[in-house]
Parts: sequence; structure tokens; C-alpha cells
Amino acid sequence: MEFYSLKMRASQHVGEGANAHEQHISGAERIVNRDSVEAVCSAMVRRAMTHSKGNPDFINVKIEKVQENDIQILKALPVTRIDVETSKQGLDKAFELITPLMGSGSSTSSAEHIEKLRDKLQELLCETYPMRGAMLYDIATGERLEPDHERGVRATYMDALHSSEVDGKKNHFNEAIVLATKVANAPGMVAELCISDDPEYVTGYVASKKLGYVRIMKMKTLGDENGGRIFLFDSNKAKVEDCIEYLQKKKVLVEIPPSSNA
Ligand code: WAQ
Ligand code: MG
Repeated sequence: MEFYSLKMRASQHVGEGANAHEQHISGAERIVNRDSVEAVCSAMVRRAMTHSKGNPDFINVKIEKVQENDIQILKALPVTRIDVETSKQGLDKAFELITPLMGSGSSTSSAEHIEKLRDKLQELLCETYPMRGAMLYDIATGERLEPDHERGVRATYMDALHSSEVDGKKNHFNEAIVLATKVANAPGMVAELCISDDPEYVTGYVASKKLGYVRIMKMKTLGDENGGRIFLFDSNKAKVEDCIEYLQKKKVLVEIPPSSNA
């Protein structure tokens, strides 16, 4: 089979004078058969042009051939879900699942320490709001490791296996399970925390090889445009260059069992 990677990103010029900047509207990554390239490409453009975050004035679509031998096949993380009443409860749940993984060898898990980590995560999450990619946070040193803090690190070159599906509308879960599975398999990766920046989509998740993919059904209030991703990495476990190389370059197809969306 002949495979092609397609990447789309769209942005809008906002603000005036010193405040003028490109605001990220939409992005997507696919790996599909040659036969689907054209249709998937136009579906991506439609998606960018109809996005709830606004009308783009810049759309970039990149199409590249991918060698089949370079593609790694991964099994999707197992999926579970947590129902909550409020976004506050959802966030609390997410932090509760993540903080125990942030120890990096240190065994200090006092209530006070957990509280500190929780505050740190909350603070980091707010810093991700304007970013187009994810924050890469080193739990061993407390440093941010993205080469460009404004942009963040983007996981690319991934799709669901056997999906040549053409859909102009985003399926949040399908895309997220693919991304989360790739990210969880990156060298040194400890966990991921994600909230969509799409105002109409309030479900988020935490994910790791240990936790699997945990959907948290409400993590923000409807209409809120803030969202972001944090990749928690441990520099005691792997080199940051290897992690970033994997996230940005490795071609991955994810095998998703039917009806795995819990
Ligand atoms: N790599 C790194 N970061 C990314 C990427 C990527 N490929 N794509 C998006 N981000 C960052 C970016 O900062 C966005 O603002 C933020 O994540 C949110 O992206 O089970 O839709 O695409 O139903 O809005 C979760 C689904 C959906 C939960 C998440 O994220 C469920 C979603 P969005
Ligand atoms: Mg979005």
C-alpha cells in the first residue's frame, strides 16, 4: 500500500498594532492511502473553514509520501470514563490521577506535597491556553522543555489504522485516542493531561501507559475557549531529544478496537 501523511493548520490574524498575532484555529494530522488523499485534503479544508473558533485567513496543508516500513503500529490505550457533575470536579479528578505520577523517584507524597503539585499543574495548564502545541514539562527538574514555548511541541504523523475515513467534522474522541496512544509510547513519557480548546467540547482526558486513557466527561464549562495539553516527561528516564524526535517524526498507526469509547 502507498501511504501519505496530511497535515493541516489554520489560523486567524487578530488584534492590532503591538497586539497583532496569529491565533491558532484548527489543526489535524492524518496518514491515509493514496486513494483517499484528495478527499481527506478537502475535508481538512472544510473543517478549517467551518471551525467554531473563527474564520481562518491562513490555512496550510502539507502532503507527504510515507514509507510503509517506517510506520509503527500501536495498540490503542484501554479506555475508561469518569462522570462528573461539574468542571471543577472533573479537574480535581484529573489532578488526583496525575499528581501521584509526578514524583520522579522522590517518595514524598505528603498531603502538602500533593497540594503543591496540584497547584503547579493548574498553573501550567493556564500557561498552555495560547499554545498551538503541547507543553513538555520535565517532572525531574520542573523545567519546560519545548524548544519554542509559544508554539509548544506537536505530535504529528499519526492516524487510526485502516482509517481512510473522510470526515469534515472532527471526531474528538477518535483523534484524541490516536494522539494519546502515540504520546504515551514516547521515550520518557509519564502522562498527559488534555482539555480541548474547542468551546463546545467539554470532555477531556488524562492518559499514560499505566492509567490508560481516562475520559473525564466535563473539564471546563460550555463556551470556554481555553484548553491545552501538558506532556509530563521524566528526564531521568530518557533524553528529551529522543522524546521530541518520536513525537514529531515517528510515523504511527493506532489499532482501535471497535466501540472502545467507553
Ligand atoms: N500535538 C500537541 N498538542 C496538540 C496537538 C498535537 N497534535 N493538537 C492539539 N494540541 C494542543 C493544542 O494546544 C490545543 O489547543 C489543545 O491541545 C487542544 O487541542 O475522550 O479536541 O484538538 O472525548 O482542541 C479530547 C477528547 C479532545 C476527549 C481534545 O483537543 C474524549 C481536543 P484540541
Ligand atoms: Mg481545538
